[in-house]
This record gives sequence, C-alpha cells and structure tokens, in this order.
Amino acid sequence: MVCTHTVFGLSASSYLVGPPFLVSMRTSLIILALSSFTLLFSCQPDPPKQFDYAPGVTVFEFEPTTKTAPVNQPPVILPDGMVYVPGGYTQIGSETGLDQEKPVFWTLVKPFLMDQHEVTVGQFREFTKATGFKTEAEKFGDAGVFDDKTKEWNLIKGTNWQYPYGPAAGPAPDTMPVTQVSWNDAQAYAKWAGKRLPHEIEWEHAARNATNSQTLYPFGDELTAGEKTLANTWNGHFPDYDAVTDGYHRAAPVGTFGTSPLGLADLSGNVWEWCEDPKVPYLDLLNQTPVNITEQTERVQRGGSFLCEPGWCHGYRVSGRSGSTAETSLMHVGFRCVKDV
Ligand SMILES: [Ca+2]
Repeated sequence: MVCTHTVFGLSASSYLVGPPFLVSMRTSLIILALSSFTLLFSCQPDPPKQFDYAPGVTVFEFEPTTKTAPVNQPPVILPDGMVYVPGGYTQIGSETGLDQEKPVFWTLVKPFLMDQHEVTVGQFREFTKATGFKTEAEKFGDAGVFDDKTKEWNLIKGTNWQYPYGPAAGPAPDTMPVTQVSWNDAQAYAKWAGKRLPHEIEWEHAARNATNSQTLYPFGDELTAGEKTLANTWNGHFPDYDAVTDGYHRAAPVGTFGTSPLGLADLSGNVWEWCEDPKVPYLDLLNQTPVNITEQTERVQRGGSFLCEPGWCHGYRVSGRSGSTAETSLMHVGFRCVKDV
C-alpha cells in the first residue's frame, strides 16, 4: 500500500521534529490533523509490481493489464543449429503440479536463440580438443550412474562425458546428448561457444512455444501421436521396470523423437538440462529474496529425462523442475545453450 502523507510540501514527521520557531504548537496541531485527514483519503493500492529478473526477462506480481508484445524479428541468417524463440508473455509454473511449481506468475521474455537440441558428445569433444578442458568428473575420477540391478545411484570410477555409464559400458556415440557434465562444465562450454545457459523462465517460455501454451508438454498433452512416441522417458514403474516402448532405455541420439512446434528437440525427456539459475522457491523469486550462493546451492535443471515417469518424477512436463549442486555430474543431465538475438 502506498500512502501520501505530505501536506503543503512538508511531511507530517517534519512538523513533529522541525524547529519550534517555524510554527506555533497550535499551528502544528492543526497541520498534523490535516495531515492525518490526507493520510486517510490518499492511500492507493500498490501499482502492480514488476522487475527485471534478468536481462530480457521481466517478472510480474500480477497479470499485466496491458500486454505489449516485444518486436519479433528473426535474424536473416540463423546461427547453425539454433532456433529463433519469439518474445512474449508467458505464465511460468503450474497450479496442478508440484509445490515447487507454484505459484504461477506472469513474465515477459524478449526474443532469443536456442540450441535446436541438447549439446552432443561430438560438440563437447570439439570444445575439449580446442581448449584442453577437463570436466569435474574427470578431475574427481568418477561420476554418478544409476544401477539397474541394485536400483541405486553409485559413483563409478572412470565415468565421465565420454563414458557416461561407466567404462565397462563403452564410449558414448557423438550423436548422444553429452552428460556427466556439471553446471560448471556447462558454463565453460557455453562461454567457449559464445553462448550462455538459459534462464529457467526462458526455458519454459520456449517449452510453451513462446505462445504461453498450456499443454503438459511442448507438443501437446499426450506422449504419443498415433504410432510415434514424442519423448524419451521411462516406460513403466520406476525403478522396477522399463518396458522401453519408446525404444531407448537410456539416452537417445538428439532429435530422435522429432521437434516441438518451435522446432526444438527433446525439451521433454532424454536428459535434464542445466539452466543458469539457482533453484529457489517461486515465492522467493517473486519477492526478490537474495540468494546466498554456497557449495550447497542447487542449480535448476529442466525437461526431465529417460529416468522420469509420471508416478515417480513427471519432470518432462513444461513446468517440471529439478536441481543439483554446481559440481554434480550425472548420467541423465546435460544442457543446451541460448544466445541473445
Ligand atoms: Ca525411454
């Protein structure tokens, strides 16, 4: 609530503390009474609160009464492998999803470019060849692999982006999404590529096709279209059994399952995708609560993975969220990059 409490250009408090020779006690009391009267009748509701969450991302406390869409002008030549994501207003979150997806709030996102698919093993290899970069899993000497027999996560020696399921499982083909990369590794790749990680609001804006679409997935409410499966997920009851009706028990080559209406592949399923942001409750985001970044701070992941199924983790919905600490490397977490237009 914003209240005007100024009378004749002087605030009520200035009468109370001002030099006594300026006004008599009687005059002060009269002015104070006037001030109180004004106070009663000049209170106005707060204007709808909005703020810049990040460059190109505005967050609203309430639905904006006027929605002036940003100018959408795709570049004449798109960078290879990138999709133009138009700007616009999008509601983030889901009132029917998990608590961490609430409350739903409005945003305005400027246009940007997004990788058509998750960064591949082949693309990551180019990065390491050019820079000599070593991932955190390579430095640690191990990384997280889910064991189908024990139904547990284990740190397996020799596991890294080239051997995402452990050395015994063999190397990952270049067409696979790169995994076993930490948030820090993804940041290094993005910087080298002249790109950046998406903010999770940008990610969801793209997953909602830049049209604020309200379907569960970028391509609708169903995971299949006739005979075709549209996302690589876990088919059955996790972790007991995976019927593999979609053809892949683990990661699939990028783009295997087609693209969303915007032309983006694997936004739902295949592997989780690192985003730029620390993972905070939406209420904290809306209140602009400062985030104290520590080693325990989780970074957001979006899109779900081949380990997700509705009964356990329906993370491949457009509003689904997950997170891990910045140095964590896992077999079902990769990333894609964005670039400003
Ligand atoms: Ca699958």
